[in-house]
Amino acid sequence: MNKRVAVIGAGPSGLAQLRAFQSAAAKGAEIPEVVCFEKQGNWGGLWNYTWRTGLDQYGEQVHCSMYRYLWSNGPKEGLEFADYSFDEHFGRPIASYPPRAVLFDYIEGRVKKAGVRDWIRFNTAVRQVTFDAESAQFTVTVHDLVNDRTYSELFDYVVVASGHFSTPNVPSFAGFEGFNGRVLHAHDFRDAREFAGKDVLLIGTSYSAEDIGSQCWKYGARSITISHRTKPMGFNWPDNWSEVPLLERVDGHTALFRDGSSKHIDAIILCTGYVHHFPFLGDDLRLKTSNRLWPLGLYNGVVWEKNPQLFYVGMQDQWYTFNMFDAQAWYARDVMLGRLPLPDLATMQAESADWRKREEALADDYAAIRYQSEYTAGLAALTDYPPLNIEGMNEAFFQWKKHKKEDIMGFRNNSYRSAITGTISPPHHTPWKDALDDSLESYLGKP
Ligand code: FAD
Ligand code: NA7
Repeated sequence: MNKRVAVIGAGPSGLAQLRAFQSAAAKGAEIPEVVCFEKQGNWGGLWNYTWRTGLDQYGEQVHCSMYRYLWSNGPKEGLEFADYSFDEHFGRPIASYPPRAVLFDYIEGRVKKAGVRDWIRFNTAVRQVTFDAESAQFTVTVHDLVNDRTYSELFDYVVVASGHFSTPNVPSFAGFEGFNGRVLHAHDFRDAREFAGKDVLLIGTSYSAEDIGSQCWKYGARSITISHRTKPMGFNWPDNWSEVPLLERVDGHTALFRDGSSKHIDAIILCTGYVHHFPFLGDDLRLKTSNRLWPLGLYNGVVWEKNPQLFYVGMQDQWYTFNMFDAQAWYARDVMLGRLPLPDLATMQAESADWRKREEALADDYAAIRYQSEYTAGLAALTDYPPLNIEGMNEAFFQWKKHKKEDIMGFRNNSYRSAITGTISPPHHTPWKDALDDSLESYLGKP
């Protein structure tokens, strides 16, 4: 087989694609040449932490949206790889909400074992992807950042795995120009200690607001105020927290809200989400969507319907993450290998429209978790990805939702059963709120 596949990005989604091809080759299949372009100097995507914000040393937008002291925001039992368990990687059971460095180690463990690092060209940013209908090939133009050299190569397939939680959605509010404190987006938040002793205002009510607020609280912020556009999160917050309607304007150090209330504020963190951003793709190839469970245009959530030589992995809003990316990558691989024929355009679009209709009818988070689990398990079952015990994983998510409701600052102290190995996680040696050191050594070591 002399076909070539370009994979854009070596985060969890791109690495899933490399592992999918490598596992087929290990079983004796003939696979195409796979080249992964990664603009950062290492793999891991968002999990590859950097202190940098803004632009990096090459003038590229810093990809990282993660921060120090980030611990998994859901149980690890919901994201476990079916072909590489936590028990296998760490050699023993570990607790259920690992910090970033521990999850990075786990992600890296599988691809180190697979031996695919040589397939990746690091420090190489994809600048442009175009398709020539006559030759049925893509031209991928990239920038080798270290040698400051731009070059192009031809590929038969392209997999976009560049992530969608990196380019911030940044609204503005009246008075920001004159605010006497710091305004930043969650994408640029790095160290909660910066906000110790401060009155912090967060705008938004999703994961970033909840978790960055919790970090700031844990590391000594004086007060946390969360401002909502739609509705409050409604958790049982600590005493120095409040939830208020949307910010109307800022005057000096005072924030004024839609209900007429006001508060002294030292820093404002916009936890207002991210936009899907693919500056290297023209209109004919570019996915345009908000952050949702069923973006339109992707057959089975993966194949670009208008040009089935193009694939997107990991573009959905995410309850399921690593194992969903795996299911998608194994599926994309099998389409490329000719193992899974695709229906015609009208049939693909009709199936996608049906999934979208079902997404729009989802009653609550529990239904949304079931919906994404059904999608993930269904896709995985089309391939030789090891069977996913999706009911077991859903159970971990449902427990997690319950534990958050019971104790938002204590939910990470709970343990769950692995749906892959059946192991029940041991409790962590220190309650989350008292564990200030988020290093791998501290987490895996003794208190
Ligand atoms: P990414 O991790 O974003 O990786 C994309 C890769 O593509 C990056 O390495 C990037 O450098 C590269 N790239 C982008 N553009 C180019 C280009 N033009 N050329 C070359 N390379 C390029 N998920 C969980 O399961 N648990 C959590 O606790 C969790 N916490 C999160 C916390 C935060 C703050 C955020 C933002 C996300 C969190 N997530 C979490 C979700 C996260 O999206 C996934 O875990 C995962 O990182 C997605 O993988 P990905 O490969 O699709 O994208
Ligand atoms: P999300 O989950 O996309 O949520 C974005 C939040 O921002 C959501 O609460 C929105 O409120 C709010 N938002 C967006 N625009 C505005 C404006 N203009 N004004 C006020 N509020 C706004 O992003 P997150 O960063 O929290 O999470 C992304 C990932 O990072 C997630 O998968 C985690 O794993 C970590 P709305 O509800 O629409 O009113």
